[in-house]
Amino acid sequence: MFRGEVDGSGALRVRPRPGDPDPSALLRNIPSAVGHRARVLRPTVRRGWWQDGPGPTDRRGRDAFIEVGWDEVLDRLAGELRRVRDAHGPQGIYGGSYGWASAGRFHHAQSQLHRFLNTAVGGYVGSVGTYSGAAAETILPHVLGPSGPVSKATVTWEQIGAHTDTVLAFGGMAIKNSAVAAGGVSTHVERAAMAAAARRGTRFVLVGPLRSDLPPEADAQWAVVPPGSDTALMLGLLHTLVVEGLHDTAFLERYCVGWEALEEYLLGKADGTVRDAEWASGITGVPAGEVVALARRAATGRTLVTVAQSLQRAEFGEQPVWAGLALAAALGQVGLPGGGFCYGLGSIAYYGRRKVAVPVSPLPQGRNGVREFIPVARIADMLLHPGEEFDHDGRRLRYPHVRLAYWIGGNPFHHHQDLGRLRRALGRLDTFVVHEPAWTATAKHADVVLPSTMTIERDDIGATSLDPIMSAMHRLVDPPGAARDDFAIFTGLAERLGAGREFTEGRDVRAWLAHLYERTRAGLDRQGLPAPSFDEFWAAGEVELPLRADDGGLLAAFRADPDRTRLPTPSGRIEIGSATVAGFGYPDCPGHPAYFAPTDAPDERHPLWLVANQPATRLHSQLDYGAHSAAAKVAGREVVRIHPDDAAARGVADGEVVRLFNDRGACLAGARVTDDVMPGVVQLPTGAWFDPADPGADPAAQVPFCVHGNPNVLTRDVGSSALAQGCTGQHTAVQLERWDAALPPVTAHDPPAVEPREAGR
Ligand SMILES: Nc1nc2c(c(=O)[nH]1)N[C@H]1C(S)=C(S)[C@@H](COP(=O)(O)OP(=O)(O)OC[C@H]3O[C@@H](n4cnc5c(=O)[nH]c(N)nc54)[C@H](O)[C@@H]3O)O[C@H]1N2
Ligand SMILES: Nc1nc2c(c(=O)[nH]1)N[C@H]1C(S)=C(S)[C@@H](COP(=O)(O)OP(=O)(O)OC[C@H]3O[C@@H](n4cnc5c(=O)[nH]c(N)nc54)[C@H](O)[C@@H]3O)O[C@H]1N2
Ligand SMILES: [Mo]
Repeated sequence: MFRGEVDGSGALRVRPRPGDPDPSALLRNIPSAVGHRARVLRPTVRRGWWQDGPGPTDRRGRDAFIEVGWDEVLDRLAGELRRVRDAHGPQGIYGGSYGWASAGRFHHAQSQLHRFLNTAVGGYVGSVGTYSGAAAETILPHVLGPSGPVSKATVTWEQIGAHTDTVLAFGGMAIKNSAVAAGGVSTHVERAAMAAAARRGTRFVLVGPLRSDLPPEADAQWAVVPPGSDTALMLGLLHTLVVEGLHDTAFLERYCVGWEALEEYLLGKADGTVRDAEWASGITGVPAGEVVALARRAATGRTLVTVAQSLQRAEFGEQPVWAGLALAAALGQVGLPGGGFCYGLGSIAYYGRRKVAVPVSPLPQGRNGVREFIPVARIADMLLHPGEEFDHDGRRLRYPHVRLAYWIGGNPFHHHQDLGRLRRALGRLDTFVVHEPAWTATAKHADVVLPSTMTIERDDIGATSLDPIMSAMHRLVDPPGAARDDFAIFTGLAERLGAGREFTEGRDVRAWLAHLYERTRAGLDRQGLPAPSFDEFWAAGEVELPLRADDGGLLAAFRADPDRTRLPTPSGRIEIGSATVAGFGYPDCPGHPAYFAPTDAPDERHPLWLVANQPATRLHSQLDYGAHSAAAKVAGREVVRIHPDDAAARGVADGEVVRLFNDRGACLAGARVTDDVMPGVVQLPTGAWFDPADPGADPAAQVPFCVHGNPNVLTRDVGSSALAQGCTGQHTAVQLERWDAALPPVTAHDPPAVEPREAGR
């Protein structure tokens, strides 16, 4: 959350929200949006689509563009939506449109798109789960409870500050990550909370490959482990607890089911492999004595096990989440203040906070007439393999045959893996429509690009159920060029499809904001709290919402009496072994937590782990052209961090440009040599816009080479397991070498060339 105003010279000035103790540096990217060349200014179409009509093609991403008028493009697009619906049903349209979009609740891009497709077209093929956390979102409901309401909201920072002796932070809680939350963050509390806890005596243990995953204020002990190995460490800790009799058998009996299956696995009863501290040491590199000491420490006093989202955005990503829960259960502290298990704490600024006690309304999306869906990260599989079967969460499903994809508020060339494969998959579509404020690679691969506004150019409401401030997001500057709000674009299309009234319900933007606000106002009123009218709220700029008591919620009630308060799992208990999951029969996700060695792992040709994590200098790919993001780059490229030993072995010095590569692709990056990253691991965050060295080449005949540093040319496009089919973009294996050739220019933030309309081909 921020304040902004336009100064005398016409520049946008952005200030942190007053009172925020640790404002986010990402705010520095925002003023760059005003007048930047990367903005989309006018409706733009691919010449081949406009002239020759829809159909599969290898021209996406390399054809010429022409600019067209709003009326003609909306007429043409409404006609194409009608054609696809009449010929193939709404099942022919993919509207999953994954992505973050902007902070406001009304102009929330996916909600607008879904509402439009539901009210004006009859529905769309949707997606389930997120790139953020699909593996956890799918396993947790079987074993603890849904990740949003139950598994992430188990502790607060206040509880940790008051009660916790040890935090075992798998993947850490990097301060950069709690810079953001969808809907806005009024107060960045994490750094101060960790500092206060550490001062009182909380011991933070960072488990992971990167020192910077906990701030210096946490004064952490660093257990250095390579990517994909956490489950082995958790099992080694569990084994130690068992053989030393430190596990809480009373808790396991009363509150859990399925412990026996895990205990047999730990002891190697079925397969002869004993998962003890030695075994864990062999996989993780943590000395066996340290594993034993850590287990003993965890069994003394109040211990919290946190699992960052990153661990599960990986092959077998379900396992570290489930094993982390099993570890916390064996310690017997689930449901105690500041103890037990918390998935995602520190991964984003939602968690560790008390919930808002009044409703916050999203935009109603209407009813989707289509039942087919895909697990969100299986988009390229769907396009390349229509009609084929796949597994998901105990069901056998079939990929629908989609002809038109409609993307708004997301950037698949940011979020998806194996971008060479994604380019080929997008070639299968008849039509690819994108609304974008900026010329991302996704926009450059579209047939129809409609310029949309961003938050600073329109009125909206910022709110989440985990932040006490609801903010009136006033329009600060005018939209650039001919850009329109997504709502206005869909209103124009819905009218052409004869559903204008159904889509808008007769409300303009202001009326919608007042309508959405009303539920919150009524909630305040019901509690006898000051309940400003919409106009009062709008003029004041924000309203403070009441918070629920910090009483431990469902898990505390479950602990108090598990027969009265059951968990929303099949047994009503914590499922350390799950009959349901076992019954699915998936070799890569059995009936209890288990360690599997990653298959996309370093080998002789690609000896380094790549950690492709969240960027510290922006939100994903958004405002990559902004001042803060640009200032951190090296020679205009994204920064890869590498250990001094690995750099020396390759003759790479700090500040030099390097090439990362594997069989799927290659990219350039600027090297930072630092012992903040463990040997054998390099870290290149996501978010530098895909910038192919040869944009004119046929995507099918090309291994992509991104000159700007997008790690998703390297990552592998396979699901976490048959259970969740979640995104596995966090890890892959690469080789790295110094780049001695001439530096190709970075053109990612340039708009594409637009041809004069008349020129034929
Ligand atoms: N390798 C690897 N890949 C990853 C991850 C990883 O760890 N490693 N992490 C994954 C995760 S957790 C996530 S959440 C995804 C994020 O992936 P995305 O959410 O797709 O990334 P963003 O850059 O936030 O994309 C949002 C897009 O919406 C546009 N936009 C903003 N506001 C509006 C609006 O009002 N209207 C319209 N029409 N457009 C708007 C922005 O310009 C931007 O292009 O990436 C995933 N990809
Ligand atoms: N500044 C900023 N903050 C963000 C975002 C952003 O784009 N920018 N995106 C937000 C979003 S959408 C999400 S979903 C969250 C994601 O939250 P996370 O997924 O938790 O964030 P990451 O930065 O990808 O990963 C955190 C750390 O985990 C470590 N790690 C990676 N793999 C492993 C492993 O196998 N084992 C262990 N022990 N550690 C590992 C890495 O060193 C990495 O720095 O972040 C949110 N916060
Ligand atoms: Mo995410």
